[in-house]
Amino acid sequence: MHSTFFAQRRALLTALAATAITPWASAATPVQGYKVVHTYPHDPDAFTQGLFFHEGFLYEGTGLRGRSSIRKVELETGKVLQQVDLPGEVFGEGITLWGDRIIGLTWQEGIAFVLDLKTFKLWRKFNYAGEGWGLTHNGKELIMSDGTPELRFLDPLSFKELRRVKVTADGRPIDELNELEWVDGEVYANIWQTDRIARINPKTGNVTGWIDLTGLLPQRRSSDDVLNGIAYDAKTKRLFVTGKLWPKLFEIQLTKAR
Ligand code: DDQ
Ligand code: CA
Repeated sequence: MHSTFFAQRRALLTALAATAITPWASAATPVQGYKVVHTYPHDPDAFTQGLFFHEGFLYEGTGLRGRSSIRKVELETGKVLQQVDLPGEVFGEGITLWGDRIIGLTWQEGIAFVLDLKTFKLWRKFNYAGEGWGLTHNGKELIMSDGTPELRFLDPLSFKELRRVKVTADGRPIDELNELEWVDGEVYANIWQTDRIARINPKTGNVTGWIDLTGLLPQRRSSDDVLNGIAYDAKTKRLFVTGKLWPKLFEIQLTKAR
């Protein structure tokens, strides 16, 4: 009784605070909801920082120093089939696939790891300036977020920065773009510490729509276990989402904008 009351009150206060400070509150950008199509188990100890789908399997990058890893995961069971641990001093972030290489960023270390998709053996490393948050690709370039409103486009072979685009919604810059996914010509980005995904036009940086995932995982163990992790199976058009330390991973369908 008592705890329900506090949980409800906390939810209400959170909702009120969100209305007061979030940039989308009074915005014209359309907001979509979601429908859960499937629920799958997810390792509740995985601090999910990167996620993609490839040929029937999920690949997941996890964070926290000393607990960072890159894994191959069975969708249906959440079972980790293959795993490599990153060096203890790094904090793993976004991952993506380029050819038969997995590329993984780190948060504040400025190091990216390039692994062989099959063996998970380290192929090489490269460095970049600033922080590393999300990573995806558009078939031509890697696309990276770093906590600022800018998305960087990198050459997938030399890892040189080619250009940047500033992400805005209703004319205002949107930062904290976390895990990324290329979905049918758009960039989807989790906004850190929110239940929102931005749909970004990669040419202009304009947020063309928000996906509101409120209610997807109502019970959280702490404020760190936020929505993070978008994977898309382009062949079957399935969209998967999960979060840091979430016990579940969801296949969702988007509903019409309201
Ligand atoms: N980032 O995902 C926003 C890029 C980094 C988040 C790092 C959060 C660290 C929190 C540590 C909490 C320990 C459970
Ligand atoms: Ca992703």
